Amino acid sequence: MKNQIIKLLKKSANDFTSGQEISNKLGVSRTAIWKYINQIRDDGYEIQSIVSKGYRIISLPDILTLEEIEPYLNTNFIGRNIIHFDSIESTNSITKSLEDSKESNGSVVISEEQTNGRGRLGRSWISPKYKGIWMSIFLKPNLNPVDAVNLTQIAAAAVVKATEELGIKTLVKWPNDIVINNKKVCGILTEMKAELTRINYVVVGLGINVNIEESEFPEDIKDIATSLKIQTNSSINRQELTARILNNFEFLYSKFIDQNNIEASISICRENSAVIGKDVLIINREKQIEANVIDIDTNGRLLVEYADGRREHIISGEISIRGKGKYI
Ligand code: BTX
Repeated sequence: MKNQIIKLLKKSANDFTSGQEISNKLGVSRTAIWKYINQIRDDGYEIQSIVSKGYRIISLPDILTLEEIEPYLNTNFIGRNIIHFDSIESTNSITKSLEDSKESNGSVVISEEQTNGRGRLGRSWISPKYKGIWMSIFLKPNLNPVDAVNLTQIAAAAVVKATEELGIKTLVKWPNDIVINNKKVCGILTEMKAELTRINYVVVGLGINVNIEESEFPEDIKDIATSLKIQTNSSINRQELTARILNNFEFLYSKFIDQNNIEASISICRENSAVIGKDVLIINREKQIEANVIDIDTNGRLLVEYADGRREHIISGEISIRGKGKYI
């Protein structure tokens, strides 16, 4: 009901909409409307009310609800159901609970902040309030579990394309980071529940540092982390960027699922790679080995060459890549 009231008020833009009109159109009492208006105000909408005229919206909040993202969204099913939180531990964790709900494929969980955002291998992901996009996409793909790694590449390609549409060049640091000027602006955490040959569900979690200021990063990640705002010197519209990521994600995901085409995503990751041609350290648990990155192959694996000339195709798994002596 809140969303319907917001829609009605947005439609009349600067003009007032009377309580009676809202009541007639939505079939709820004027007292109920007044209560909803107060809740909408609590969500950050500034609403003017004049007894003889009704209500009108003065300003919209910078929040990532469906209502605010929808004007930019052109998807069929990804993000058409957005579950929005003000604050939550981790969007990936809560998204897993969608397993049993029927209409869940393509649902997106977004929180304005995460109090326990997660990275890979038990690492943490800092997610300050209103400063980034902390979201998880719930999917039930009919895929072999070994192919789930491709969903990370689809997400990475979607972020690169979405930022490109806003005039911001980003690069993919295989397998799961997006960087600008060698600093991390986005991380992707793909998790799944599967049986041997069948996926139950996949959660693709994306953390994008949008309007974080330099001083807001904790000391220990200052050297490796950055935000779109720091890199462009301007605030970015989070609602538009969220929608653009979801639009691109659906396009590339549908190509993969419906046409078995992963090349569309991989070629974006390849053409915008932060690691191809570089000497890097391949880190797998405690082991580190130097290698030169040759390419990303058609399955999305990293083709590297070791000092002894031996070549290997690496699947992402638990691998991390580091620049020699630096982050990348
Ligand atoms: P990762 O394991 O590759 O990176 C985690 C590491 O990145 C941390 O150990 C820290 O050094 C650094 N780091 C932490 N926070 C940030 C940040 N905001 N920006 C840059 N670097 C940072 C990457 O894991 C995957 C992260 C996915 C995050 C999303 S947010 C929505 C969803 N919910 C959730 O809990 N995780 C995902």
